[in-house]
Amino acid sequence: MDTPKQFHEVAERVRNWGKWGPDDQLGTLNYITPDKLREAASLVKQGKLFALGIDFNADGPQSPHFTLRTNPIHLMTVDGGDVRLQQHAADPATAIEGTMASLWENGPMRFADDYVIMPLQCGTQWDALAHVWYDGKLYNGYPAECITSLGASKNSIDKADKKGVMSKAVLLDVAGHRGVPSLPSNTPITPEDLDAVAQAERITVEPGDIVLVRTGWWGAWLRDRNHATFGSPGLTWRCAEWLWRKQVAAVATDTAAVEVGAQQIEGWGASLPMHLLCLRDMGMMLGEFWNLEALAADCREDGVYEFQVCAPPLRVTGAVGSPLNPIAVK
Ligand code: UVW
Repeated sequence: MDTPKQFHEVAERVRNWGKWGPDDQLGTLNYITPDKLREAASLVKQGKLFALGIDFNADGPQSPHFTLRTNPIHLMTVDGGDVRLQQHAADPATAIEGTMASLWENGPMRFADDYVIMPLQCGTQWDALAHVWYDGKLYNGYPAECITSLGASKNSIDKADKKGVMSKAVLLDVAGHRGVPSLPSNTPITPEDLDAVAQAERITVEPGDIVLVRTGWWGAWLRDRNHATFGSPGLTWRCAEWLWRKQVAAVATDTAAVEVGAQQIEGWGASLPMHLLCLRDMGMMLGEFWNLEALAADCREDGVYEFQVCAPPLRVTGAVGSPLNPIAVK
């Protein structure tokens, strides 16, 4: 197993702090240039669209055993039954009943309203640069004290929205390359694996690309909902330097954590070393729970593994992540 010393040597090499100025909060999204956007648009040739978000509902992938995060809770605040409130218009029991009754009273319009209550990290998401840190510092050297009960005043997800997020993306279909529907739990994906898949797919990962890595885990979870969220296959922490060298803008996978579930650094228990390098040292956002199944099937069919991706986060002020429904277009 790798050691903390090896981790810190890599961290020194890949740290992008100051690269885009002392005030930067975009990190590797800075690699997405106007030329990159033009290149991404030029890949839209066939008029095919793939929505990469999972469903946000009570049947989501969060396990009842992981009490930190629940699945989304969707509540109706106004529904079709409220139409009866008209009968109370003359004598409402409460002020809200009066307001509602007057809204329904005249004219043909009826409406429904709802809420969603959810951890921002429970489904298809971007991890913002403020999501993880170590040694008291966030990306670009901001102190961890920037994150308070009021939110993150630095590196929050709303800062990322300045970049869209849109770019050229490439799909590295590791499960497809190995000819299996999904990789077994805890399968590590190494930098050499990423190179081999890219070569087989005849693609070159270039600066500013968003890299999507398919393990097949999401498809396996859809087939068997008892499939554990933890212990999933994923990238090893060594892939962080591979992504850094290629000057990738962001990376996303079809799993809960992007990186492999098994412990990777001696004595570090459940710490996620790739998260630490990508988010804190490199300033690279991680996308999790992206549904790559239909996209991958199409890529295998037409042999085209590069396309445009549009994946804007919600502008939730101070949030350390955002749910989203990324769109890939060929
Ligand atoms: C943690 O669980 C800390 O991270 P993520 O949700 O990105 O896997």
